[in-house]
Amino acid sequence: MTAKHRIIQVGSYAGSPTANDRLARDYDVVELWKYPDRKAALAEHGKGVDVLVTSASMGCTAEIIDALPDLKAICSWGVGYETIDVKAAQRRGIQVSNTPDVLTDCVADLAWGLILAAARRIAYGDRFVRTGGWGQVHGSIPLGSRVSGKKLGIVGLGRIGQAIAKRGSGFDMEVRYHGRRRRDDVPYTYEASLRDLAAWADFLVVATVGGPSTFHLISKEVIEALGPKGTIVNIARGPVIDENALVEALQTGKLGNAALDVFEHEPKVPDALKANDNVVLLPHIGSATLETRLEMENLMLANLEAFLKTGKVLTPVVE
Ligand code: 8YV
Repeated sequence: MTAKHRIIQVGSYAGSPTANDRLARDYDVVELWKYPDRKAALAEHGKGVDVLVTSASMGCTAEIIDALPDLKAICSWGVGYETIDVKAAQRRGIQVSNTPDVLTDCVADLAWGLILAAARRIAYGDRFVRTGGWGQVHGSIPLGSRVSGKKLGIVGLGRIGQAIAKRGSGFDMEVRYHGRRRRDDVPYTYEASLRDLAAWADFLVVATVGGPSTFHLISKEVIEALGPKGTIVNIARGPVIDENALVEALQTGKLGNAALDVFEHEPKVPDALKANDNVVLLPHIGSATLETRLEMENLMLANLEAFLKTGKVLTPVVE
């Protein structure tokens, strides 16, 4: 029997149906998260290791990359990779793969869940029923707002942004978008100014990449342009929105509603957001369906196997 190929796994894939088991079955896995001293573990077990597996949330720092002199591929579970030091990897010729496409539909579906939950007060209504508010003498919840036929602004018209836009046509919505560049291949109006898009939109959905290029892109000015009747939805990355400005705008009525799957300092969520009934909160579950999480692990493992067989990952990140 040949020895299993040794790989490094940065953290446990707790949110994936069978990734941990499949990796442990087929590889000699160094489970990095189980070592109190990561540096010492890498020094002891990292020699000769050419593949590391991680995820969008676990990431891979330059410190880890530097500690693995033989590393040649980083295979990540998830589409975002702002937590992986891709530049440090590329300087060493290390390939980095992610899992695009397979999660697009589920993340777009969840964006729509958030739009509807905020506008139609679904989460609020659920709390109201559970806590016995329904049936009280004056027991009714404040009116929501109509979704069909309204204006949908999308920030970042990549794969996920386009899937969100497509669903908008089922709700008879006009769709406009803002991004780094105008696209010629879509039937939606481009807004060069994010502020103008926010001022126009009823619902502003954030679907950009994370990382330094989009940090606090949704500023106080953009939030206030969206205004007291506007709703912001974020299924991308928390730091894209200036969270302090968001909290203040919600508290002072300068913004109507927010529906958020991601936060600036996950898993910390400001108490002021928890206390606000115009806010819907989710624990970063955009891709969290059984089907999608399984496809994410399949693609992560396919990248790993392809690298070992051919020397090339299948879905390299494009920087
Ligand atoms: C994951 C994600 O749910 O793919 C991504 O970039 O954000 C999600 O699919 C997240 O990485 C959970 O850790």
